[in-house]
Amino acid sequence: MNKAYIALGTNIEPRQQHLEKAIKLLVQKENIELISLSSIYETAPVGYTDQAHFLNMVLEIETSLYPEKLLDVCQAIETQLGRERTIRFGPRTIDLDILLYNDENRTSERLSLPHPRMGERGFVLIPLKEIAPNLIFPVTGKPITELVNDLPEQDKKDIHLWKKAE
Ligand code: A4P
Ligand code: MG
Repeated sequence: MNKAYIALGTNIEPRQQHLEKAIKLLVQKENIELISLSSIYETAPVGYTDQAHFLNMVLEIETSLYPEKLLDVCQAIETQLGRERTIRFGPRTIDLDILLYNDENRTSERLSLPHPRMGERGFVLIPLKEIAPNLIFPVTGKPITELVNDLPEQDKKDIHLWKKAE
């Protein structure tokens, strides 16, 4: 079985409902099993900053789907939840990114693994650390805890625990 980590992000209300619906649709697939989920964090927008705050979280799954097929599933859920692509990095009902898939380290036109910007993003690393602190980031060989320690203080202060995982 393959292990993957999926990042969820939303900044259009109802944000929590978008997260819940996306998780439900994902785990309904018979070839995806939810192993654990992080708390939900409220985070200041990164990249394109003139937009509402996000809710972000990370899921750990096991799946028999190969990466491109898993991406198809993620994109179908984005579409089902009314995702419209207008501004790159802009507002979204839901974004599902594959952060890691086993320890694959490769880039194709459709899919980069690990997700190309995850290594420096607090809104991804902080929820990921909660569920997989000792996981090794395949690009640098460093554990996730260390990547979080290396984040600038300025970035960390824009990330707040919003709803603790049960
Ligand atoms: N793609 C390549 N690799 C992957 C992967 N590992 N997982 C391709 C998912 N998709 C991957 O994504 C664009 C293309 O990336 C896809 O067609 C896929 O083939 P998209 O979801 O259509 O567009 P996007 O979300 O605008 O781009 P992307 O790359 O997902 O954006 P980011 O880098 O995730 O940034 N600030 C806060 N606080 N919280 C956020 O969640 N998110 C973004 C989006 C910006 N700022 C944010 C947040
Ligand atoms: Mg995306």
